[in-house]
Amino acid sequence: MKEALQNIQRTADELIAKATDAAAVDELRVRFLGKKGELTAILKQMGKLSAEERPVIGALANEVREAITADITRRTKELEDAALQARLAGEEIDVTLPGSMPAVGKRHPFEQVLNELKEIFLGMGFDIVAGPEVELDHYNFEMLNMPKSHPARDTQDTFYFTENVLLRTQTSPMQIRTMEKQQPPIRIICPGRVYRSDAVDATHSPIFHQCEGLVVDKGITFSDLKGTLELFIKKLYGEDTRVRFRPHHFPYTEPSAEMDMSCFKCGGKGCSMCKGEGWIEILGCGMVHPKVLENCGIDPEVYSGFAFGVGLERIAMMRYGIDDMRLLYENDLRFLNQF
Ligand code: 2NM
Repeated sequence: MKEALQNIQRTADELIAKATDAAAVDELRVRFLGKKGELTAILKQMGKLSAEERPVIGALANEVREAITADITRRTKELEDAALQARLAGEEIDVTLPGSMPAVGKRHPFEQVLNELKEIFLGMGFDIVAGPEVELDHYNFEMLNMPKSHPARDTQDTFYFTENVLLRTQTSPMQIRTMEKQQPPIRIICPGRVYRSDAVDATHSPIFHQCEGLVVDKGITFSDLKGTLELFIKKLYGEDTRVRFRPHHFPYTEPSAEMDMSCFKCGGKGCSMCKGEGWIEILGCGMVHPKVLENCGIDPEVYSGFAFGVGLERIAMMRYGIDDMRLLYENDLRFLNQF
């Protein structure tokens, strides 16, 4: 019996050491220590022993039980530790690896120019106003001194929904709406989308952007117009830029002018950019026509004002040396990432 017990211990020792998972260890516990296990089977035969042998074998049986129990506990712990280590190794993070940078977007070149322009005029005390792109004929033409017979109203140039509703061809209707609501002093710019029935090419698009400006107050003169617009262009293109004014005609201003700036590329000597002229046409402007002020309920005997309009696509294209307007609308990242 003593030998049988020692055998059990030895076998149990060996098998437990070889067990590779918790289930295998548990099977061995049942096999050796369970109710129908090998150790129990031996203990059941204790009755056959003599009175002297019984306590000796009994003590040995207890030692064997304790030894096997200790083996099982130790092996279980070993396996748990190994499993944990394996899991940790699998989840290891190398904090020294370089991070993956998320792609950071940036402003469209057009938006960059618009923001600069807004900053310049905000700095001169102007407010920025926005309004509807679907307008009434009344605001887009009638109030701007362009009666029904005016050639700018031709359906070849303007998108009409009905006889009286259209897509605005400039942002001046918003200046009219402002003058109607508010007595001077007025200092505003109206940037926004405008529409003309043009075919698409390198310098035309049926949808484009304009920024118009308006100043109305007592004693506003053409000098204020010149000073303001010269400062604007110098801030946008640099202090060395010179400007000149040429007489022009708009129905809503009198007198009217076009402003040129010295070529930003050659500085005025003449090059391919300015077609040898040294000057580049940049915006239209003038003193607000007394009739327009009157239409809006502003007394032209008391107040005067100047207004101007500038195409934003042209500014952006010259600013960044872009030779085809279509590139601004195509959203091709190879193009946009250059700015
Ligand atoms: C231009 C050129 C000249 C202009 C005039 C007005 C208003 F509402 F005051 F009459 N707004 N914008 C104006 C004047 C626009 O664009 C080339």
